[in-house]
Amino acid sequence: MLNTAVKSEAPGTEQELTDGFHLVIDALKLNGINTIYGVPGIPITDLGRMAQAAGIRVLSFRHEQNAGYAASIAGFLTKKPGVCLTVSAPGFLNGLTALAHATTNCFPMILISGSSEREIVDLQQGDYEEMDQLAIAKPLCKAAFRVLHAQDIGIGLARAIRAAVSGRPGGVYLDLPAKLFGQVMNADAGQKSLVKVIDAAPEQIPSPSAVKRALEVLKGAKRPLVILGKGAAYAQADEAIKTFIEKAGVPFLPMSMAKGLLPDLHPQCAGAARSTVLKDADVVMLIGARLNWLLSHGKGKTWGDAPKKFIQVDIEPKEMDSNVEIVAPVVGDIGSCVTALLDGMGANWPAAPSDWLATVAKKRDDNVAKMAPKLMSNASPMDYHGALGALRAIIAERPETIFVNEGANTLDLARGVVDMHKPRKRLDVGTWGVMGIGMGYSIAAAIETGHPVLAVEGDSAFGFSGMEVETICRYKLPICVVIFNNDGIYRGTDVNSAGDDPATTVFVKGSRYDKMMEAFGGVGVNATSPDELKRAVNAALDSGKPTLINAVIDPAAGSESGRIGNLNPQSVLQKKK
Ligand code: ADP
Ligand code: TZD
Ligand code: MG
Repeated sequence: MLNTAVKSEAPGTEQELTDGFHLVIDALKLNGINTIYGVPGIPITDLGRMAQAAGIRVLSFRHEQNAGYAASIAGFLTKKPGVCLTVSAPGFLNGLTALAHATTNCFPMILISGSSEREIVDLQQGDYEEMDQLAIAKPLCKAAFRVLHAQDIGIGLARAIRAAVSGRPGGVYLDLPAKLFGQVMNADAGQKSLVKVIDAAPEQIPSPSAVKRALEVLKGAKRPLVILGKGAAYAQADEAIKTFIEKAGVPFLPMSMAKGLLPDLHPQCAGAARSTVLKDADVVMLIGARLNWLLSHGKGKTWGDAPKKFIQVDIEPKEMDSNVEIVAPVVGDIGSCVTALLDGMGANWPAAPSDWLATVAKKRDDNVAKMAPKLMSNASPMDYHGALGALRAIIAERPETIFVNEGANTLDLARGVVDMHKPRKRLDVGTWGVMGIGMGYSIAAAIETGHPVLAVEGDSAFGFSGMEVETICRYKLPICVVIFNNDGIYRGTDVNSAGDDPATTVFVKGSRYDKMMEAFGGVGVNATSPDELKRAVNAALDSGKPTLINAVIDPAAGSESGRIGNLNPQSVLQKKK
């Protein structure tokens, strides 16, 4: 049903009319898109207003990049494209980073942007916020479309939805020039022009021979390993994946955002024995994980000298052999693939080699025991482990909480320390290791799931999206932000060797980020010990009130680039630190 129509005034020609604004809104609603993340302005202010009036939840942000990150993670959490709405040129460009991020991370998202007049843009006559947005978006997303006529809005949105969620999910750009919104057409014809997308992400069933090949390789393994990636978390095939891992009986290693797909405390979890399993496994099965830099491209020191065979389950055929040979590619959607693998295993699948399981379990338990005392530290100022020990206990008691995480040390150490217990509860910097996802992710996570959010942020990381604390307060979201405040990027101790300017990696010492939250009516707390931190986080999660806790971390506690300092290029002229 069209939500509004206007009457033509011309005598003798009365008919129900609709326009571009309403057709866009009706097309979104028809396809179950009930939330928009964006920033208003010319030419989309009224679109946002009318969408809100029509019952769509429109979340207004302070910067488009954060709205875009919100849309991207909404896509990951729901398997429906998250929608970000921006104004032309600068707003569009602000949203574009998030669109590229969605594409890189395989999250379905649609960036809808208003744009200037084609005629003026193409002649480069200097329109208000002139930019050839479609051309600029194209290389950064999976698909890009422009709609010029009101009667094409339905088809345009249908194409965008399909492109975003089918096959390997990704970002899609939809360009809507200002003139489109005011275009008028007959209401009936308008309604008929809308498309409800049927089976937007069709099942992709793997070929039986691929499944058989993969199972043969797995069966022949002496030291098998399954790596679960965020594609597996996205697929929402949680039960099938759990059953498969348990039936195969093999150790599994979750990538960061796949943590909790099976609980980190599951007896087969090899998270705390990562280096051992990567080095020593002879057969590695990747499920929804790419062999990119996060897995050292499947070769080199990390993977040891023992020869390895790789099995890969992925929806994208081109992913196979991207870095090393894949001896058993299984192309299809993860739900269908894992189900087919389970069927193929039959009733008499052999137990995994017990010596290998024992080796992995011992390594894991040793590493866990080694870390345990550090997590008990109640030192003040806090170090990372002391603070994270407190947060780990809270997540164990409140496993529904969504854990958003960014920073360098703050990210790498939290990933290792804080166990996840349920699927899709850990949201972080993803494939690019990008700073700035924090507040956008937190807002979308709260909106889309209704669960409380705990965002653990480096002080630098937080700065990229910090203004959205106002947004959190405005919508009264149950978000608790904890800032690991070590006075800077990696450490707060650098000094400039020449001149009076501060070193490039340090911030104002002793900053009180908690006051930012108070400025907008939220709760601010300064926490100087793990006990204080724990009390404050529990209070925030109990109350559901927007809260920001400034957790004072020893400025000397972190290391350069967290765990990936080895990626920094070195100058031959530079003295080794
Ligand atoms: P991680 O960073 O956790 O290792 P990646 O983002 O590198 O994960 O890999 C995710 C992979 O999952 C991508 O190659 C993508 O094609 C794949 N993928 C995403 N959704 C599905 C799905 N529903 N079925 C199969 N594969 C999927
Ligand atoms: N800009 C963007 C968009 N992404 C990035 N990853 C960086 C810059 C570089 N960078 C990192 O890779 S981590 C980081 C930056 C600026 C911040 C680390 O400091 P932090 O965390 O305060 O967030 P710790 O706990 O002090 O290490
Ligand atoms: Mg810091």
